This record gives sequence, structure tokens and C-alpha cells, in this order.
Amino acid sequence: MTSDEQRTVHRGCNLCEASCGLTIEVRGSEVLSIRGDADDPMSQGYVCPKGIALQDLQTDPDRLRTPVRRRDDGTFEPIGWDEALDLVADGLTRIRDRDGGEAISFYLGNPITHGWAPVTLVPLLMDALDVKARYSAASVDQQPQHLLSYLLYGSPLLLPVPDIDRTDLLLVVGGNPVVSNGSIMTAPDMRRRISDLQGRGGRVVVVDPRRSETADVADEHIAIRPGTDVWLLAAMLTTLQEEGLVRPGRASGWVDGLQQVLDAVRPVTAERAAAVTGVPAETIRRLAVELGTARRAAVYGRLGVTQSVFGTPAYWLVHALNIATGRLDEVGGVMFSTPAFDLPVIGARTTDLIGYDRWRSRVRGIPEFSAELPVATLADEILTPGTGQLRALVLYAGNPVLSAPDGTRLEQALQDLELCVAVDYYVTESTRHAHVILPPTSPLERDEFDVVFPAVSVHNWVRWSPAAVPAPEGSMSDADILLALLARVWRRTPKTRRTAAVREKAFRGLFPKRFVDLGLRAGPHGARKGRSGLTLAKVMRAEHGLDLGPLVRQLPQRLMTERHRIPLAHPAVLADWPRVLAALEELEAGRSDGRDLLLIGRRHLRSNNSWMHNSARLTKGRNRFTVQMHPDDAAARGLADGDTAVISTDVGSIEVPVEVTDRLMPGVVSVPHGYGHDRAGTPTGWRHASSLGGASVNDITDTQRIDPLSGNAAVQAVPVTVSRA
Ligand SMILES: Nc1nc2c(c(=O)[nH]1)N[C@H]1C(S)=C(S)[C@@H](COP(=O)(O)OP(=O)(O)OC[C@H]3O[C@@H](n4cnc5c(=O)[nH]c(N)nc54)[C@H](O)[C@@H]3O)O[C@H]1N2
Ligand SMILES: Nc1nc2c(c(=O)[nH]1)N[C@H]1C(S)=C(S)[C@@H](COP(=O)(O)OP(=O)(O)OC[C@H]3O[C@@H](n4cnc5c(=O)[nH]c(N)nc54)[C@H](O)[C@@H]3O)O[C@H]1N2
Ligand code: SF4
Ligand SMILES: [Mo]
Repeated sequence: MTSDEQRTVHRGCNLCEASCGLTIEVRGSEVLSIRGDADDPMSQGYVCPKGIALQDLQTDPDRLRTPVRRRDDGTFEPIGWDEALDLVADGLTRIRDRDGGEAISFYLGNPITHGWAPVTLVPLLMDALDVKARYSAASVDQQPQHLLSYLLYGSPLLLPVPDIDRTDLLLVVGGNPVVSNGSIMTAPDMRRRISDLQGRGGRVVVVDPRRSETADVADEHIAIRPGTDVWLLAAMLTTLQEEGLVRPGRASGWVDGLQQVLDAVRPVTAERAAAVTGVPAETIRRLAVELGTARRAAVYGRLGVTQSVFGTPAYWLVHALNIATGRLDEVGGVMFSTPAFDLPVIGARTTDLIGYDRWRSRVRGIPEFSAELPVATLADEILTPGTGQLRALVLYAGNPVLSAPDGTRLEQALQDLELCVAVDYYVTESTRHAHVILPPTSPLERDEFDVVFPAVSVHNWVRWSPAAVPAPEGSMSDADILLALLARVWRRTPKTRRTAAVREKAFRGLFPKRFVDLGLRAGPHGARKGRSGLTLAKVMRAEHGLDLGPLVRQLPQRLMTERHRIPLAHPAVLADWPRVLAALEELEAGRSDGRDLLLIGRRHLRSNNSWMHNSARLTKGRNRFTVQMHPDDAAARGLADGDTAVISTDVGSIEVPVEVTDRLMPGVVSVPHGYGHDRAGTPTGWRHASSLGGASVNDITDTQRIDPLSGNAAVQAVPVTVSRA
């Protein structure tokens, strides 16, 4: 084969959790076209505009191809890989040797979950550097879900997913999977799956303050006042008790404490919940009865539930409702997947990182979770002097200046660091403060094996994704960068100096293929002595990926808790419950902080958090950075479509173009996050994105608004005032 012969490559899209199969036509190193892989067992040809835009990421002239070092004037100059890696390893080990590992941390962005290398090797690098606490995008996202999975099921990654392809009733609370393509639920082409569900005679009900795109295709939309889901869910549980519909079925054999949970929620009646949620009491009761009596049903909650000051208690009730109605581990309910590479088990068995509240954060006393602290306190840890102050930070595939609460203060904190290192494709609002940026090869230039998302899939599958185009000469992948840094750190560490060379050689031999093969063989579908099954070779031969069948019942054996039991009335969660009841009383008393609207976020099919706005093809069409508001709320403030509104909180103000729409319930406004690429300071490397204008909604979100148990930032239901600019 000559290098300019046209070839077809099948691989996965790594931009979101749907993990669609792509069919990519290439010639040499040129990507000719990208389309959905019709033979992919999961996505069956489905692809969204972001997947197509991978082609633009590939050719984007603004994407960094060589390491860069920041000059004193804030601009960047290219440097060689060896020099860059030495600078980073020297700087990190110097700070560690002087101040200890506590002075160093990592912020891990969302894309790390889409690569085997960061998931596997970053923890090893942190260990080599004696890092005590890490931060990640999970604490502005799904941390309550991981915490509850750890507390109830024994591993942060044992996340039940709705068995959407076999259910009769899907209750979606605070998720918009038709746009987000599903989250903590790998289920490509949600429109088709929902329409199939309805074709079977089933129903989809969406609980959301905004009539979302998912609500548009659902059978029922229930508008809820933001931040009040915990009382809706509690009142549903209360109704189930009143109606004699608490029927846990098999689960009564391994669930402890259901009665305690039922007792705890009993003060929350449908009437009380109705007054604060805006959902009529009869609707709450009907929903509970439907859930209790449907043949098959699943409650699914996502960002609207978790990005809240009640993230953990509310999500706890999602579990409780599924358990109380006998839906956990039942076909058509919520089930655990059986991933070929069993990360929930491997992850929990191979590290000592996993645990909860073994120590607390230095400045605000927030409990650690699996050696992680919430990003809402990252700036505090950098800016507050004293023993244990953070002096060095590695920004790994993350843009927290736009994605974490109070981005302005976090940006100041980044500038205060003695050493800031980034591993990223771009000079972003965050990485522009790095002293060195190490850019990995693009997604299409690397072999990939997904170790995360098969663990949260609605159907079992496995796939090896070969690189679509060759990596440019002299480039480094995330894996190369991490292995090179690991080796350099080992060589600079007294206890590993002598073995560094041997270890490095062993690691290069192990990762990724041998490692993946071992994982596959050890997993539930693996080939073992006397049993045929999966090996890496077999997976690699299946160029469209392999269908490993529907989800299967696995409880209680799969539970990783003591004696395989579910401690539903976990003391840590129960201890937080009085706060939920007290807040209900506060709301009933009508106490208010003077801010009369509640701000929520939203996502769009043509936008991907903060980082795909540089694709002109993806962002084409109308401006999507608007504040959506109900006609009555707009009129009351003299605002019309296209006007500029000022949205204010105690943290700050932003200006946003107004979009009047009855999709929002009165009293609620919605602004997407991840915009504001032309913010003040040294320009980023994003030329097209900077031309889009807009502002970062996280310049007005508050680091003090967190779910106290998980530390998750409450970036939904933010009290704001809106006025004319
Ligand atoms: N107000 C508000 N804030 C939010 C949210 C919200 O709904 N509302 N959502 C939150 C959620 S759910 C999330 S997940 C976070 C996301 O927050 P972050 O993860 O901090 O931000 P991203 O925008 O995903 O930025 C990812 C960065 O990784 C780089 N990158 C992409 N792929 C790779 C790769 O393969 N390797 C490397 N090394 N780098 C890569 C990109 O260039 C980009 O700079 O934002 C959160 N913030
Ligand atoms: N196109 C696109 N897809 C994406 C992303 C993207 O940026 N663009 N980001 C990816 C990431 S990182 C994630 S985590 C997933 C997130 O996946 P989803 O959770 O499905 O994300 P959202 O679209 O933000 O949906 C949250 C919904 O909750 C509603 N909501 C807000 N506040 C409340 C509340 O208090 N109660 C209730 N009941 N609902 C509320 C919002 O109106 C919104 O419809 O999406 C992923 N997919
Ligand atoms: S839904 Fe779009 S972004 Fe997500 S995996 Fe599929 S093609 Fe990629
Ligand atoms: Mo996310």
C-alpha cells in the first residue's frame, strides 16, 4: 500500500460519552471525510455534528503541534520536546523536594476519560510526585453519582444505567440526552432509542425547568423550579409508601436501611413538594404511581440533579426510588454493565486512592473523595498561604477558567502559581497561564481503547480504535508524554532513581496493548484457561467493534461493598438530610435573598463544553450564546429579543444577548457555559472561537455554592438578577 492510497478506517469518536462508531476516509495523512459507521453495533450509523468536526480539529492551524514556553510578555515560543519535558520534570520535582507533594496538584479535564492513557497513567504520575489531592471536572459535574456509587455499591464506577432499550417508562430528571447524547448512559442516537421505546408502547417523562429538546420528543414534560428536585423525589417516595407501592422485590435480600430512608422522607408530602417545586401535587402522585406500577421503569437523573447544593441527597433518592420500586438490577430498570475491560473492579482493586472523608481540605475543610478535592476550592488552595499551599499545577485536558465556578478568581490563582504546566491542544483561557504547554497528537492520530464508557453503557460492547492517520514525525501522544514524564520523575526521585530505566522499559512494553489484553482476559468476557473469550487480538479483528449483548442481572455478586450489601441509609447521607428538611422550611417561609430569577445552563449540539468553538463549520448558524427567558420575565424588565441583558450575582456580572422563548418556565433564565473566548488578557490561540464574542457564565457562579457531601459545584439554580444593559 502506498501512502497516498485511499483507505477506510473504522474507529470510535472520543468527543462525548456516546462513543459513536465513525467511518473515516483518509489518503496518507489527510482526512477526506467522516461519517457514521453503519455497522457499529451501538451507534448503527448515527453521528452528530461534533463527530464530523473532528476533521476540523485535525487540520486546525491554531492547534499546537510542538511544545511551547511562555515568554515574560505572555506570548509563547516553540521549544523541543526534550527541553520541554525536562523543564516540567525539573520544575515539579524541585517543588516537591522543597515543599512536599502537597504543593503539587493536577486538574483533570473532561476529555481525560476518553483516553486510556490519562486514565491509567496520570494516577501513576501523581503517585511518583507524591501528590496528595487532585481536582477534576467531575466536581462540576457528576461527583454525587460517584460518591453514592462508592458508598452504596462499593466502587465509584459501579454506576447503574437505565436499560433504555427494554424499559416501558423512562423518567428523565435534569438531563437532555437528545442534545448531550447521553451522559453516564452511553446510548448513541437517543432520538431513535426514545422513539423505539414509544413504539413499544412505553412512555418518556422529562422533568426540567426548560422544555428541552428531549422534552420535545417525550410523552410528557413536567416543568420544575430549579434546585428543587430533592423534594420532588422525596415526595414521590412518600407517595409510594402511602399507596403501598414500595416493592423492592429481589433487592430486599441485599438492601439495608430502606425503611430508614422511607422514614426520613416522610415529612415531605406531595403538597409540600408542590409548593416549592411548582409541580402540582396530583402530578407528583400520579408520577409516583406510574413509576410504582409500570411493568418496567427506570429513573435517570443527570446534571440538573447533580449540579446542585442538594446533589448528593437528591441523587440518593434517584437510587432509592429505583430500589424501592424493584428496578435496580432488573431488565428494563437500572442495571450495571458488564464491561470487557472491567474498570469498576480493576480501578477499585489496584489503587489505594479510593475512599471518602479520610482527611479534609486545608482551607475550607471539605471532605476528600478518592484523593480528590472539589475544583470549587482550587483557587483557595493556591491563594491561601501556609503549609500545604499549592505552588504547582498540571492542567491536564481541562479549561477550568471557563468551566469552574468563579473563573475570574481561578484565573488569578493560576497566575499566582510558581509552576503551571498544561497538556493540551490549545492556548486556552486556562493554559495561557501555563509556563509550558505540551500538545499531544490529535484524537485521529492515536490508537485508542475506551476503558471508561463501556462501564456505563446501556448495552455491552468493546472496540479497539486504530489511528486514522499517522502521527506526524516527532509528535507525542498523551501516552508518550505521560510515560516520558513518569520516567523523568522516577530518575529525579531518590527511591526510584536506580530502577527508573528498567521500569520505563517495562512500561513501554506493557502499554497499551499488553495491558489491554491482560485486562480483557481478566474481565467478564475474557479468554481464560479452558474458556474461549476475548483477547485483544480478537477485539482488533472486529473493525466495527463487538456487540457483547444486553445488560444482565448481576446483583448481589457485583457489589463491591462488605458482604455484597447495599447500605442505602448510609450514615454520611442520612446525616445531611436535616439540611434538606431545613431548606424546605426556609423556602416555605418564603425567605429570599433579593435575587428574583434562577439561572440554569444548557447545551447545544453544535457546541462542546469550552473547546470545540474553533471549528467554523461546527459553530455556523445563529448565535447560541444567549440568555433564554420567558416572555413575561423579559417584558417585566423591558427586554426584547436581541437586547443585551446584564446578569448579576454577588460574584460578578456578565452581558448576554436576550432570546425570548416560552421554553423556559417563568422565573428561570438559561445561559450556556464555555463561551467568552475573547476575555481580557493575553489572547488565546483560538482565533475563530475568539471572534464569537460572548462571556463566561462561570464568571458569575459562586465557589461557595456546593453540595457539601461531594463538593460538587452548584452551577444550576443560581439566584440572579437580570436587567437592561
Ligand atoms: N456553568 C456551568 N459550568 C460547567 C458546566 C455546566 O453545565 N454549567 N458543565 C461542567 C461539565 S459537565 C464539565 S465536564 C466541565 C468541562 O470542563 P473542562 O474539562 O475543564 O473543560 P473542557 O471545555 O472540556 O476543556 C477540555 C480541554 O482539553 C483539551 N483536550 C481535548 N482533548 C484532549 C486530549 O485528548 N488530550 C489532551 N491532553 N487535551 C485535550 C481541549 O483543548 C480543552 O482545552 O465543565 C463544567 N462546567
Ligand atoms: N452537544 C454537546 N453534548 C455534550 C456536551 C456539550 O457541551 N455539548 N457536554 C457533555 C458533558 S461534559 C456532559 S456532563 C453531558 C451532560 O449531559 P446532560 O445532563 O444531559 O446535560 P444538559 O444538556 O446540560 O442537561 C441538563 C438539563 O437539566 C436541566 N436542568 C437545569 N437545572 C435543573 C434542575 O434544577 N432540575 C432539573 N430537573 N433539571 C434542571 C437543564 O435545563 C438541562 O435540560 O453532556 C455531554 N454532551
Ligand atoms: S454523539 Fe457526536 S460527539 Fe458524541 S460520540 Fe457520537 S459523533 Fe461523537
Ligand atoms: Mo461533563
